[in-house]
Amino acid sequence: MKRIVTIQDISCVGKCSLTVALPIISAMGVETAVIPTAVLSTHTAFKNFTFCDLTKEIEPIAAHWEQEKIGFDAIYTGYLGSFEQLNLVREFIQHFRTEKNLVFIDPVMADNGKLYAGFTQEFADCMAQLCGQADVIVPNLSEAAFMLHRPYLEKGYTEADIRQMLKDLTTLGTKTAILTGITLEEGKLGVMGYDSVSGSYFSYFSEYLPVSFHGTGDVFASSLVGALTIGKSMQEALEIAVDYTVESIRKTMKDPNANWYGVNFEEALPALIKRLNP
Ligand code: PXL
Repeated sequence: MKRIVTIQDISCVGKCSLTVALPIISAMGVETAVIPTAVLSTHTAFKNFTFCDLTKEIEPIAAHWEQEKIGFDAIYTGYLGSFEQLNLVREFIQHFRTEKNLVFIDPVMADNGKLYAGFTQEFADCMAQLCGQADVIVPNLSEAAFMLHRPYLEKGYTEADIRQMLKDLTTLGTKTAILTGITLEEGKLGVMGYDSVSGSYFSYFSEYLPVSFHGTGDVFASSLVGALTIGKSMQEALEIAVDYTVESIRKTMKDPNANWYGVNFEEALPALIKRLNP
């Protein structure tokens, strides 16, 4: 069985980060090891959340795994809360990367042109450096704008803008950059990517749904890294991850009791599992 390690916070309520990554990657048939970087009562879109930092656990956990010779088919990082965590994660990647495994970084920091609570431009610059260590990065347009020091365009982007941003993102050092939340045509929303090794662009679009929910980036990233780890091609993995994310949003829209803070990704899991095991 393949094994992923994911490094991000656990927001006890909120359907994001580890409470999304663990069930999704496990359901895809991949062992999911975790390093929880912090425990929060909820994600940071709630008011008055608690925050217990676990930075000091990262190095001892990594040292124990090294002693036990535990390795990973993919290293997947999400929300990281401090400069020190970025440094420790960089060291973790240097220790645990191999010629074969996949380093997948979701630079979770921003949405709708705004940094999440507690983040700064300086943090975005350090996250950009960490992205230089990756094989694949999956920023949304806001995160890419902060990492590249470009304005966030409320009115949208042309295909040429997106292609340029993707190329610029790979100059940070990552092999492949994937931008999420792209609209080039009315009624369609999707992702576009650039593979700097082959010099090729790729994309996948689905129906645009006129809603916005927390945690959809984590649902997309978790299902994408899961699909890549079980050996799907990049194009196939993108289609699986976009379709699964859209289905999670559709299930949420149909649920009269849906929560405001996350999507009903659980109800879309059976179809995802069926797709992977036809
Ligand atoms: O979904 C990304 C995310 C992860 N973790 C925490 C967050 C957020 C987004 O707001 O606050 C703690």
